[in-house]
Parts: sequence; C-alpha cells; structure tokens
Amino acid sequence: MSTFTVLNPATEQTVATVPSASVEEADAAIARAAAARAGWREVAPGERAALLRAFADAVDAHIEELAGLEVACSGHPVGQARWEAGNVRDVLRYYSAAPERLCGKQIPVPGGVDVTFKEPVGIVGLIVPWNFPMPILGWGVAPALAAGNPVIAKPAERTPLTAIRIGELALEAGLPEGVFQVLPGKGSVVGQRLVDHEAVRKIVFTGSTDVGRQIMAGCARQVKRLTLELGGKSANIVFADADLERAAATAPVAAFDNAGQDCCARSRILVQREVYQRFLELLEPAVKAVAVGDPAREDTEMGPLISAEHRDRVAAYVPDGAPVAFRGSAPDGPGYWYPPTVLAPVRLDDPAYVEEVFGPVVAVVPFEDEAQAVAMANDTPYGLSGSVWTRDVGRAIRVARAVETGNLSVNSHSSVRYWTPFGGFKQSGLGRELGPDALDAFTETKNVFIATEE
Ligand code: TAP
Repeated sequence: MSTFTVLNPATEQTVATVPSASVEEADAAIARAAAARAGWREVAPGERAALLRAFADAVDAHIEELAGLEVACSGHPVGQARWEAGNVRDVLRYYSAAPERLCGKQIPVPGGVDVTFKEPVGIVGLIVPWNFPMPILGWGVAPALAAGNPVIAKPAERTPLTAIRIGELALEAGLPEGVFQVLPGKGSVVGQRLVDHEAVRKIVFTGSTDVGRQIMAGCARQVKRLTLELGGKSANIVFADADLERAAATAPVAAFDNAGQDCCARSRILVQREVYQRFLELLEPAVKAVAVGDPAREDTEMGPLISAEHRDRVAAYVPDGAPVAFRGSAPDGPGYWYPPTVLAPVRLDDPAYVEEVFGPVVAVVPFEDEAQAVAMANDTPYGLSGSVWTRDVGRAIRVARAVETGNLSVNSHSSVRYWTPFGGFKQSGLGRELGPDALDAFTETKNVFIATEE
C-alpha cells in the first residue's frame, strides 16, 4: 500500500502518514457511491435536510479539533483555521434548506400540463487543492448532497487530515454509508479515475489552471458535467479620491491572507499616480506589522508556505536584484517561511506582475486614469477577483462592471460569502459555487409533458 507523509509546514515534522488510494480502491469507492445513489435520492427532502443539519452540528462540535488539524497540516493561523471549520458548518446549514426548496416549474402548454423536475446529476467527484482544504470541500459537498447526489472527495495529498475527519463526522451524524466518501490519493491516480470513470457524472475541481485544462479535456470525452475554480491574478485598484488609509491598511490582508496562497489574492495593486508615493508610505508600516510566525499562536496573522518546493517557486519570483520596496518579517529556523514582500516599481512584463505567484508577494504599480486602470486590470488571462477603492459611486460601479472578473469588492478587501456566488471569468474557471444558484450545478432539469385531452 502506498502512503503519503503529511508534514507540518511550520516545523517540518511529520504529522501523519496517510494511505494513498489506488485505482482499484477508487473503483471500489465509486461502486459504493453507485450503490448508495438511489437510496440517497429517495430520502425524503425534510429528512435529507435534517441529516445535513446533523452533519453541520457534528462539525460545529469539532471546530477546535478540525482547526488544530489544519494548523498542523497546512500551517494556517489558528484563528483562520477556526473560521474555515466554521465555514464548513455554515455552508452545510445554508444548503440544508435546499432539499425542501428544489422546486420545478409548471409551464403553460396546450393539450396538457408541462412540469419540470430538478433531478440529481449523479455521483459527484470533488477534487480539492491544498490551500483551503476545509472551505473548498464544504462548498462542493454541501450543495451536491443537498441536491441528492453521492460525493467522493479527493483531498490534496499534502492536506488530507481535515477532509478525512469531516468524512468521519458525516457518518457519525447519520449520513448513510457511501453517500459521502473521502478518498486521499494522488491527483494523477484518484483524481484522474474520478474524471475517467463513466459512473461519475460530475466533477468539481479547484486548483491550478493547467490541471483544470486537463480535467476539462478528460470530462469532454464523456460530456461530463464540470465546475472549475482555477487561478487568479487580481487587481486592487486605488483611485486618488479613495480612503487611502483604509485601502493601505487592508491591502496586506487582501494580498497576504493564507500567506498569499489564495486564488483571490489581490496581488497587483494599481494606484493612481498622484497618490502612488503616499500609498506606498501608508502601506509600508501595514506590511511590516503583519504578525508572521507560529500558526498555533492566537495573535499570528500569517503562517508558512505549504512546502519547501512551493517556497522555492515563490522565491524565484523575487530573484537577487528584484525591485523589493520593503518587506515584513519571517521566522528563522525550520518551517517554509517567506516574508510579506512588496515589489515597486515593477516592469509590466515582470513575471511577478504577470503570473500567479501564490505566495506573499505583491506588486504596486501606478496608473494615470480610469481607462488605463481598467485596461491594466484586464490585461491578464485570469478573471477571478479584485477590489476598487474610490469615493465616487458612479466610478465604483463603472469600474466594477468593466473589470472582467467574477467577484469584486468596492471599498473592501473581501468579496467571498457563502450565500453569494463565487467563480471566475476567462481562465479563472467555469460555473459558480456558493449562493442560491449553486444547486443548478448539481441537478439536471427534466421536462415532462402530460397530455390531458381525452
Ligand atoms: P493542483 O496541482 O491543480 O491540484 C489541485 C488538486 O487536483 C489536487 O487535489 C491534486 O492532487 C489534483 N490533481 C492533480 N493532477 C490531477 C489530475 N491529472 N487529475 C485529477 N486531479 C488532479 O493545484 P494546487 O497546487 O493544489 O493548488 C494551487 C493552485 O490552485 C493555484 O494555482 C491556485 O490559484 C489554484 N486554486 C484556485 C482556487 C479557486 S477557488 N479558483 C482555489 C484554490 C486554489 P495532488 O494532491 O496529488 O496534487
């Protein structure tokens, strides 16, 4: 049996050794899901809702345990990890209201009655990345189960522990066997099998754009349903009339949350030329104040990167001689630490400005006017997130509409809430998660005409 060693990224110590499933084990899990499918679909809506609420309660009763696992496995600051476990609970509760509201339509037609039904799509394969192991799991599992589908989740190899525990909690809460399974293993083995197996009817993938492209090609062979949440290179656009103090105070969170390993990271800060210097002066103390260190401490704001390889990848974006304007701190000694780093001025063809770094590196560049700000924000194959800072309401709306991304915030650093839609334009993804419409991704509309004429 092959295994994967989970390391604590803050200490480099072994946390656990986890079995890595084979293709045969993936097939066995798919067979269990297939056996559970009809039974889960037939569970009465109110009962399915009650089971999801019981599942949410079980997660709620284990927030500290789950947070502790995420601190050890992913290096997330404990306060953040608690929020992430709470997000799984909240998303389960939100979608527990769905089974009793999966309403179809009655459409007027001559000669009879026409009704539509929202049928479950079938077995869902959920492929989760390492950067937000709990929330991204919950965003797929909760609506998929609510819509009546069995789910097989494949966590990332580096961060399987919280998913495994959440899978156990689902069983303890009373979900029938086979309805929600967690199958740790390699993407190229288990993930690929979920894509290739004909009994799996839908894939939900979050991860890199390169792997997303391969998965899309794989799904095309069977016209398999697919939701993709991929990379980003989002812009934080600061106009001269903005509340510069607030924009600068929140820019570090927007760029360095989860050590920048966040697809929504606003890793390009575009600042109107007349306030560019002033903004940098305000940003410097905010960046230096980010508390980087032991993720188990309550006051830590930023932990380590996920792995030594990933730290090397991030560091390659800041070679010797890179235009580092200023940096925050990072501990010495064991752990995959990298300090919050601000690049300015940068060339617009600098890879750190163009590519997704997925680490705590942000580039600050000036712009002249609104048209240029929008053009610069859109000059990327990605389109996931972004922010606009201005006191001019008309401009806020114009720019928010003109920037080609799926989630924007105005005068705020954050735009993700479980009851509002989340997803990308362009190469940042396909489809939407969260919010009321996410159920559509896990159901097929069936149209039935019933003749009433004699
Ligand atoms: P990936 O390497 O793309 O891995 C994501 C998941 O896919 C992992 O579980 C991985 O398994 C699996 N996988 C790898 N190859 C596969 C294949 N051929 N078939 C099926 N599954 C496969 O990304 P990552 O390194 O985990 O995460 C970082 C990237 O994800 C960043 O670029 C980031 O932008 C993006 N991301 C985007 C979002 C959203 S919401 N848009 C959220 C998080 C991350 P292994 O564990 O074996 O590698």
